[in-house]
Amino acid sequence: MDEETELRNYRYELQGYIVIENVLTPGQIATLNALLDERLPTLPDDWRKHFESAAGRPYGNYRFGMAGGSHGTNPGFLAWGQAFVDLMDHPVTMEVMRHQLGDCFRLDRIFGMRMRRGMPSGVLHSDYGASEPYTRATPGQYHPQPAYQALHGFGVAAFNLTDSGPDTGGLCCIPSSHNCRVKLPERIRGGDHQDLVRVPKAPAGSVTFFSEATTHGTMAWTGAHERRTLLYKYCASQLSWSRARVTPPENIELTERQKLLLAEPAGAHWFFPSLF
Ligand SMILES: O=C(O)CCC(=O)C(=O)O
Repeated sequence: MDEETELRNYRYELQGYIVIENVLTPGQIATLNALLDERLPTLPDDWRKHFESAAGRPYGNYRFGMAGGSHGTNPGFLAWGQAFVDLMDHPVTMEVMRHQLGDCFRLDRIFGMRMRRGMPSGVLHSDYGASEPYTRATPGQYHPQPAYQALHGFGVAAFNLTDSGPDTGGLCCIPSSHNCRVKLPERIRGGDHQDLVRVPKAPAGSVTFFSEATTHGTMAWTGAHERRTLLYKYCASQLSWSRARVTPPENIELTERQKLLLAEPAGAHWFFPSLF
């Protein structure tokens, strides 16, 4: 392993997230944005009303092209063009996910995020670990993770198609929280961040990788340009978050490896072959 990879793996393991810059070429960024320009409806001037009508749902209408997880069984934005399919098994993602998830993993869910100036913050959350909603951890007390619960088996590759970071808002997280055994205090979840939350600098073309056990969320958008991010969420092959699946798009032929990424959950190596 080269020194660069060694440092990257250490940083990811330590922080629960990393940003790798220059993963996409300028040509890929332009192609993906042009395809999104065709697909995404113009945000209405009264978009605030739409957020208000989504009261109680933490994400309002930031999301697009969703599939799997809480969004139903369909191909989502994979059906919008070859360029979206190509990112399913981008070599950098495959390396980072192999480090986190082993040789056998699945693409469990996908969605995109778009934000425009003035869009509000989302609620901090994590799907695994002491702070996930169904953990029954007692606030303020050490919560040993029961062996039957998934912890580090889910990881995300968030492709940034426009610049985001501390100056604009966008994806935020609490570094190292993926290994925290004390539940996220309600005061912090409610927005009193106590200097713990970071919005990583993530220029167009970068990928933000994070564990689903890392406490993360969306920071209000203050950028003059639109935020655009594509999230591909992977898990160890034997795991699944919901019964919904990302399905292959009808109009695009997948490679054998891409088909395997969309296969049903099954035990690593026993019933789910290596992707490598
Ligand atoms: O990209 C973001 O702003 C946050 C995404 C998110 O909340 C999630 O992955 O659950």
